[in-house]
Amino acid sequence: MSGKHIDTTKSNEEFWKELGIDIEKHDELMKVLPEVFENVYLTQKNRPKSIAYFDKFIADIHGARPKEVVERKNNGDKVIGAFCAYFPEEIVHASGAVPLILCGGADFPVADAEKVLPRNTCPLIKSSFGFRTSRTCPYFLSADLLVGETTCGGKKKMYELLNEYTPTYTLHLPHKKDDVEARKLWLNEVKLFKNKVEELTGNKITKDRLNDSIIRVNRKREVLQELYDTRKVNPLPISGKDVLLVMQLAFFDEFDRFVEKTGELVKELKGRIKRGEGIAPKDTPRILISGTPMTIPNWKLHDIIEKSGAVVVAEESCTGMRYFSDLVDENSVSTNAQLKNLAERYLHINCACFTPNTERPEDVVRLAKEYNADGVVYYVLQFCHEFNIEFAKVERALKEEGIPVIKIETDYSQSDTGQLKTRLETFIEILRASKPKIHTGKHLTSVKHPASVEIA
Ligand code: BJ8
Repeated sequence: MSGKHIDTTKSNEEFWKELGIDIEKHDELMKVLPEVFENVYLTQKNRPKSIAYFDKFIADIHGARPKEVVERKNNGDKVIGAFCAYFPEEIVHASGAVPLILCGGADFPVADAEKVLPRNTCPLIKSSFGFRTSRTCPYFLSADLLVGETTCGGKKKMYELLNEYTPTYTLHLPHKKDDVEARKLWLNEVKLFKNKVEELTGNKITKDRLNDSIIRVNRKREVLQELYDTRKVNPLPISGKDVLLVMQLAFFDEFDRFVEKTGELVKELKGRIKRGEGIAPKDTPRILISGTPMTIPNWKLHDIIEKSGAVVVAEESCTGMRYFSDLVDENSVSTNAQLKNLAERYLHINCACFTPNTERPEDVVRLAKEYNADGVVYYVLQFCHEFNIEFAKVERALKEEGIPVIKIETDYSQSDTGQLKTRLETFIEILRASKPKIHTGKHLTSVKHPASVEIA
């Protein structure tokens, strides 16, 4: 739709048609989503009231927000979509463009993608590609530019094909963090990206604009950290599923509104903590999920875990802590220094695409302790060799600390749900039976647990 004015006051259906959505396929997609959301989310009890904002967002995810994005385009702003936590969104904000993270988390477009991509490709790659080729995602169809990165082999090659549909620019991400030349290369890539964004938008990214943007993105990361901090408490004031939803919407929502609404949620959760109010009984087994990202509407693993008598207390993932853990220095004296600080901040993300990646196993152990997790569920999207192979090191590090771990390898389909449920229920039973064990967090003292805990 680049450059085309679209009337956003029309009904959703007319809006989608103008945007180039395949209405028939889109109807099929939209038939499934509300039912899944209802089953996963709305069956929970005692949810915080402030989560209603995020529920409402999801209920109209292809309507209200895409219209806002297109309204920005009508006013001359550009839309830049990406697929990775390495996407330096500060640069995009500073240019006045709208950044979006477009990784697919649905099984629906996979069949379309498999007409081109090999079946044995990671579902995240197939789903992302399929959303574009099947023309069922209004965000994809709003994008003026897509930004890929040289992380895993599957993504890298998929971006070449994606470029045949929407202009796709690929950031060259080195695979070694500690190498001086690799760091220089990455800094140069960040600078080239800034030039690319300036060229696309026609806006100069000045030091002041970039500083403002760094501060704002830092605020977003800080409020997410505050949200995660509330999960360190026992009993847990919010379900893992609800936090996952907030994280997923962090990549779509309007920036300042998201910070405000997440702040309101944090405030409410602090009240719950004061009153000792939880979404599950005190001492319910606590799980840290570590591994590949989970994008909308991939709620499968959290749903199974939280319907099997445990709670998810944190995610070591790019739809979790890897997204917000580090801030960018706000006191740079020049644009060059800003870009250097930005480049450095992004290199702290412990993606399994790096070699070596010693910080990640250390991080998983640290987080399991920090969030008082009783066990770790290591999550691998099928055919993701990077995270799958790295499990060996993460498992070793956890075992050395006596922290139980289970590896779950799955895709976006529901075909293995029963089997996963059985495995996870057994794992959770083992955690329950072996308390107290890992460390001496408050909740791990000798509390009697019911044979099964119903997570509302
Ligand atoms: S920084 S984790 S968002 S690359 S799961 S597509 S790696 S085969 S998503 Fe990721 Fe960036 Fe790394 Fe984070 Fe490939 Fe693996 Fe699929 Fe993956």
